[in-house]
Amino acid sequence: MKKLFIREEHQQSFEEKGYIVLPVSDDAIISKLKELFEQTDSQASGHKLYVSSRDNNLETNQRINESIRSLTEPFIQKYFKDYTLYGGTFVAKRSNSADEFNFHQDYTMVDEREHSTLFAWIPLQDTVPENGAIFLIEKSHRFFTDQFISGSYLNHQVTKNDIPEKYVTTVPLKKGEVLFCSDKVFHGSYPNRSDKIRIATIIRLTDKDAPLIYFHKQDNHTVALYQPNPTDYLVHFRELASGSVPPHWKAIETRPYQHKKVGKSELIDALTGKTNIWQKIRRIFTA
Ligand SMILES: O=C(O)CCC(=O)C(=O)O
Repeated sequence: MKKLFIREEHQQSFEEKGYIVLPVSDDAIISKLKELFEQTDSQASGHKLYVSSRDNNLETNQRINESIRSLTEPFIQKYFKDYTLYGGTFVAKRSNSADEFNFHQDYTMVDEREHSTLFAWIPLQDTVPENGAIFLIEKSHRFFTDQFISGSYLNHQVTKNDIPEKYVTTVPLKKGEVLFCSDKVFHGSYPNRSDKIRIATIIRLTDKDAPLIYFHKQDNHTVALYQPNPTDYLVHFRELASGSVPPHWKAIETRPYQHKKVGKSELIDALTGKTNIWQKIRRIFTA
């Protein structure tokens, strides 16, 4: 795993728990992100969960993406070295919504055997459980590390209530704090039961030389690897989410792979240290 953080204690804490919270230390950045949100939020989709990269046209998405990237770069530079920053998207939970974001892992974005990536979740107001704070399972980035997540490898979502409370960590954040989190950490968010919108900005970092890789199911025993450019994720968002890849994409490689569905029982087994005989045998052969 390539190190992304400048400071060893940040890197260690991130590797240990799968996430770290750090300050942005410049209120102006948050205010400018809020302005950008207000200029671009068309409210047209009617979704209670607004995802700017899903709910806008490409031109607006590119503007949002590029502006978020340049607004966030100054504080990213303070914490990270030798990285590539991918600008971002807004995720907003409109007021009085009962929708919880279930536990999930994010798409696998790089070849994790050689490269590193993480996402940053930047709230534009204080976030607490009542208005849609993030919850997560600490150290869960260490489970199922040989698994890929993508539109074709369904990320079987587990609800917060499925997992015993002692394993669930709520991450309330003050405006001006950022959650840096591994894609592999199981995370979700509370419903926004407040009467105000809850807005967050999400950006992504990889190590400098990491190509973006998309892992797509070719058949039950084979994964195909594609190398999209960042704009592909904006253009083909829906297609990828529905489990297809654009017809003009060409696979750069295929590998033997069998996907394991991770649901409530697999996750609880991992948390309680139970493994079945097949998992044990597999570990012996992949060690
Ligand atoms: O912003 C949220 O409520 C959750 C976002 C999230 O978990 C994601 O986009 O993967």
